[in-house]
Amino acid sequence: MIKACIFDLDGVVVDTARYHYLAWKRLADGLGFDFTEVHNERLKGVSRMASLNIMLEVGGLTLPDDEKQKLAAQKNEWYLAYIQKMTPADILPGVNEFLRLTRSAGMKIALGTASKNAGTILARIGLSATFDAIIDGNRVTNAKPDPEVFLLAARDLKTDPENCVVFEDAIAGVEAAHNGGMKCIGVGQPDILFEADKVIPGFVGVTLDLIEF
Ligand code: B16
Ligand code: MG
Repeated sequence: MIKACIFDLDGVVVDTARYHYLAWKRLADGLGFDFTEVHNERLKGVSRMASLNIMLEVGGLTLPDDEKQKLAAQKNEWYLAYIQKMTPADILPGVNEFLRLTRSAGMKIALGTASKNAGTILARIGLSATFDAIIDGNRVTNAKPDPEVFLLAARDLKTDPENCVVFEDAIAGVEAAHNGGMKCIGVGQPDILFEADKVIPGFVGVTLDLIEF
């Protein structure tokens, strides 16, 4: 029986993937190679440095660590400029309604994200005080598909992993949920998220029936 819901942030609660892409593309343009939206799929749910490594692999570049740190910082500066403009209107359709449903059913809710910028995003969209637990990229050592982020969320919520369901838009995130012994609802396209237990296109009209397994 599901007693807690754990939500990924980017791609589930808000659509920041677009801003990540614009910032990475700007970096790639400066380095002299093309970085497409298809390449960008590989970065979803992946930590900042791991994303940079994938991006450099796409461009066929090998760089020293200090140079990589500078590039990651530059990308983050551009990304931060994009997310400063976010408002509560950026919360994806149906998310607030579904969060209310889970609360009124007495469930616990957590955020489980790879992003180190989660605090800024939550403040911009007005959800800082909504979750019972927030686990972000500043609290985890091992990136998805390692289950650390979701196991920490379950621990904070004092709920067994088997009673948790994770909402994820990234393949690595679906794997992380399963690696942690949790159910996973994919948010996005079934052909990409086929490993998830169920897949929804988004939260509009979603009821608690969805999390009955
Ligand atoms: P930051 P999620 C992930 O967030 C994004 O999907 C991924 O594209 C990004 O690289 C990662 O956060 C790190 O973000 O640079 O802000 O620390 O999907 O796990 O909520
Ligand atoms: Mg995501």
